Amino acid sequence: MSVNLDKCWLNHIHIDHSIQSYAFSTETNLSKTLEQELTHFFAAEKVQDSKEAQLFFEMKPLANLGEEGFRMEQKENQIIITAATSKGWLYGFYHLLRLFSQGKPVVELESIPDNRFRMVNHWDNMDGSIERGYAGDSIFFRDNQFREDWDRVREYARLLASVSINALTINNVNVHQVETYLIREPLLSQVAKAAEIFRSYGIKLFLSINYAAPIEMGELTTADPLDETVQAWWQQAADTIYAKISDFGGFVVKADSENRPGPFTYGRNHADGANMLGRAIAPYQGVVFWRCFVYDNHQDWRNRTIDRARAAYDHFAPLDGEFLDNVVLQIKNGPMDFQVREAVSPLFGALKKTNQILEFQITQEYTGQQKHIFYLVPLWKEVLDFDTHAEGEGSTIQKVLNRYPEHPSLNGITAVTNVGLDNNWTGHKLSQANFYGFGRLGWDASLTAEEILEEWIAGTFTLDDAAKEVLKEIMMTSRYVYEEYTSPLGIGWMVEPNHHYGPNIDGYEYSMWGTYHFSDRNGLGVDRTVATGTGYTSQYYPENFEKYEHIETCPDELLLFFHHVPYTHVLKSGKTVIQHIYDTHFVGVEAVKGYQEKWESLKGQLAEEDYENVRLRLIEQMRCATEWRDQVNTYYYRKSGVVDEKNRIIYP
Ligand code: GCW
Repeated sequence: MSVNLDKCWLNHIHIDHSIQSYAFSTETNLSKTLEQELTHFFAAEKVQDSKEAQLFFEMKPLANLGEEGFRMEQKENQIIITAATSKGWLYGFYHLLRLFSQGKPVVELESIPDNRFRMVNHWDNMDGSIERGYAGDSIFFRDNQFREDWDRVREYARLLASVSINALTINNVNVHQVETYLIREPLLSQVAKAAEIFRSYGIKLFLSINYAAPIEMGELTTADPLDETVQAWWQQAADTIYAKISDFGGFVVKADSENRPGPFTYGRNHADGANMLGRAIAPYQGVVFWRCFVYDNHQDWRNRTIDRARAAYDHFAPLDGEFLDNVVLQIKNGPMDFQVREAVSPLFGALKKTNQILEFQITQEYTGQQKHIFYLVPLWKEVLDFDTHAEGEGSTIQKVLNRYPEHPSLNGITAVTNVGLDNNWTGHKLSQANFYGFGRLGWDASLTAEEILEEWIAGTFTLDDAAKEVLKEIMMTSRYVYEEYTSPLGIGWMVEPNHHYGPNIDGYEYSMWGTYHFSDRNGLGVDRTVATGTGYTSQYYPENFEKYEHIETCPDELLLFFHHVPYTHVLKSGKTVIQHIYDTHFVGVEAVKGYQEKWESLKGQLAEEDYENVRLRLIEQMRCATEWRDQVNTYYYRKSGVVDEKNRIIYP
């Protein structure tokens, strides 16, 4: 491979002492990609001269394995990977590498994915910039062209496949600039080239489209989904794409959202819009991912009855059952927007007759922008394990995804990816764990955040046991620490508008975006109750409704998401809200100081480049956390006039 990339979990394999050597049989017809992987693997110094153990691939259509699953076993010195397709083999082989890197023996197992779609979305713009990207420019585009660094694209495909991702979009959901549309020549041929590379790793390529493309391209005067000329236009567009890319995945659409065009302009609803596109690609087995991130972003801050959190449910729940079988609703994990802490979207469980895919954000937009350490997997686990009560107790989001609708089910999870041209892919070395973890969760939702972290650490670094523990502790606590020094108790926001980094407590308070905390001299928080607020709580099933509706039962960490309370309100922890705000901000900054010391203790066990990468970012994390602490504490001292019980420095 010609690209010189950072070592990551694919390139760093320790061989377990009990399995000394490998050979493989080519009796079966191995796909080219797998052959390349094996060549790569066997070229590694450690296994060159060995002839003892053998690796076999068997192709059998075992019913329970489906198209992507694999079976693995070891019989004496033979390791056998069985699958129905070469894609299953590939996943099996990557699993074997994971076992090796952890020094684990091969035990008999069968593995099938929990989700049909395991997808990433790029927010890459055609000029090469990435919306909310923190790891350099796009690996795909530059100056409104493809970069044509196909080796890099291939390495990326490999990275994705190694964690079982099977679909992606390569361009931003905000599709601007008609001359750079990918759905037609001259760029479509390049899309086909990318699709070919991804195909060889079992990954389907999708494109984000502009809903008003027929107008933007100057070919029609309307984008009304019920208009026959519009339907014919999209049919033609689909025919053109599929003539070039016969297994093209389909479209991802952001419509009627944040000033993007959509069916509302014509008095139509989202089912009309999505189904029109679905119909055009159905003959080719194409799929439309239609995003539910739809809300009024021209809200009047004076009007406290409008609640952005309500929007996705209000728009989409009434349309359940009206979408075609090849349309999938794409729902963000929370009702607001990827905050460090927010409630779980009540749309999960409400939709019973509609395909749905859960959208996470791997790129750390609101979570430290790959300058702060933030291991996201614990947050994602919380979402997947959230009990919706849609069908009684135990109706977790993962179960809901697997359960509805019964026929057909194009369920899955997707996420905004965090990679760019930086040499280590993710800018912050430790952010690789989020990319890795997303893929692993998509395949096996029962893995714990800690198990995933252990896998990633073993595949990425060579550390002694004590050092592993230090790193694990830093990463496993990172979400809480970030939460402590930023905005309190589930209220979110308070960030600098536009770029979303660093504190600006009132930055969004009098804006049109619907993201308020309503702090005054008496208290803070958003009243989303039925009794006295926006009624958002009614969107949950009764068990969750009851829990969130009442202050007594609402969990502390989401208190200000659901309720407006006085500063003197006593939390379940026994502290007042104001003292909680002060304390967590001091504690959070101290924890970051602790991270710096801990990280320094790892020097010598890490490659200098990795050590420095994180050390430098920790300096910035410390600076930024201190700024957050001092601004938030000062702000609330000034608003409330309540002094800190511990008499620490709060600027008057
Ligand atoms: O949170 C917002 C981001 C936008 C993004 C939007 C979305 C791509 O700040 O940058 O646009 O979400 O999800 O569509």
